[in-house]
Amino acid sequence: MAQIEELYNAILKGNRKIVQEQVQAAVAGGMSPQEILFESMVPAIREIGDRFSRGQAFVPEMLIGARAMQAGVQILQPLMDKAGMKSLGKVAIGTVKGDLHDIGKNLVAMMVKSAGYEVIDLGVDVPVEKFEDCVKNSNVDVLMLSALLTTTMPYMKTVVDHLKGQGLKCRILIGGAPVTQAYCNQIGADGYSPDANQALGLVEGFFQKAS
Ligand code: B1M
Repeated sequence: MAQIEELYNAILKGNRKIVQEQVQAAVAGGMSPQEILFESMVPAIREIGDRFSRGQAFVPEMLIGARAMQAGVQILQPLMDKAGMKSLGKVAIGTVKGDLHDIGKNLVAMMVKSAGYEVIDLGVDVPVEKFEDCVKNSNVDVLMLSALLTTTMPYMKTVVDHLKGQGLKCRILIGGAPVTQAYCNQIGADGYSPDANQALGLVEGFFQKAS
């Protein structure tokens, strides 16, 4: 579809206005928010990352691409919210300390929210104390940790060790580009998912077992 390609190119160029126009056109054309996100926008931001790896793009390109992507996500977010629906359970999510990447985290949060769960978004660069405070005081059943850097991924172990060491009962799920199932097993987290869809599956699986 032409819109999908134009949207893809607009993210590559970091053109927020065209991104917004193309997202609106795709919605008006009957595409679902998930199709728009995962068939066009996510591949585009990943392409910018691949160019960065090849030395063909630099941090400013990643930044303007991310801003353009966020401008489109803002239009899709309300379409995915299930307003007025009774919450199926409470989940918190955050990108771990030292890491400022939030696009993937936001998509995971949107998917989980769109399925009817209450999602507390703790933001980026989240220290273990903030995760602990949230689990203790907000009655959260599932905590989701995101990390995009190989240098911040080990902080997930810090969070798991600390929360499990305190005997806190909430499930800890992890994800993000460098994270793997093997790493999840290694640090004793309760689940890993490579993408937002499967993250929702993990959350649903947990609440089904719990009920
Ligand atoms: Co950064 N960056 N970045 N960056 N950046 C990466 C991650 C990188 C792979 C680029 C590359 O080298 N090709 C590389 C990391 C290399 C590594 O560690 N191995 C990198 C680097 C090096 C850096 C800096 C160090 C660059 C520098 O300053 N020299 C710096 C670090 C800053 C910091 O965090 N302290 C940096 C900065 C930035 C920007 C600020 C410019 C910007 C972020 C803006 C923002 O997020 N608001 C940025 C961007 C945009 C990227 C890339 C291009 C795109 C990230 C993204 O949004 N992907 C990225 C390259 C890439 O990803 N290929 C890159 C799309 C998103 C939908 O996918 O986040 O993987 P992702 O999320 C997926 C899954 O992973 C999963 O579901 C999501 C949706 O399906 N998932 C979960 C994510 N979290 C989950 C949690 C779960 C479950 C699933 O919980 C259960």
